[in-house]
Amino acid sequence: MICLVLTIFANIFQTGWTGPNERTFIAVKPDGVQRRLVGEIIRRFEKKGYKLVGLKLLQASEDLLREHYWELRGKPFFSGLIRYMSSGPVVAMVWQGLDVVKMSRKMLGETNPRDSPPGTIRGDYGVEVGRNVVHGSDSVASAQREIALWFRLNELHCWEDSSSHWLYA
Ligand code: DAT
Ligand code: MG
Repeated sequence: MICLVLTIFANIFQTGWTGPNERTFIAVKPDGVQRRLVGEIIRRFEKKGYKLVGLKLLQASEDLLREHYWELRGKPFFSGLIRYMSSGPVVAMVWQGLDVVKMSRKMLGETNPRDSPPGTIRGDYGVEVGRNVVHGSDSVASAQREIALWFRLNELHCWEDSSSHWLYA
């Protein structure tokens, strides 16, 4: 019940998730889906100890992607980015846990796979910035905006995590 109220509150006011309840938006991009990296990416987030609260496969519309990447609208690569991101299905996810926004960015690596160390997703599986396999929100505020953009309320699930006592003291 508390989880449901928080979810509604967070989606309407784009605030509300903190501490172990912090949430982020992660998406396996069309190249990641084509290259069969969905399982590997989910495996990393699961093993780390984060909780999956939303998951779906969809082919995103250009309108959704233009809104998602609104801040980059003036960049020369913007139209190519929208074309690439709408070229095939993506796997959209919401993951929850302590510091999940910041830690996910570390797990992803740098924007350009060339600058991403081995051990990170982009460092292990990508070569070029224009095909960097995975998206992750860059701040708590963007995470809340992106979750509200990509997911309906009834697609975010509240469930009791039986391992939480082994993850949080
Ligand atoms: P990130 O995805 O690491 O948050 P971003 O928000 O700056 O990076 O850019 C969004 C995406 O746009 C990025 O994942 C890949 C693409 N992109 C960024 N810089 C680019 C560039 N110089 N050339 C081509 N694509 C680029
Ligand atoms: Mg970004």
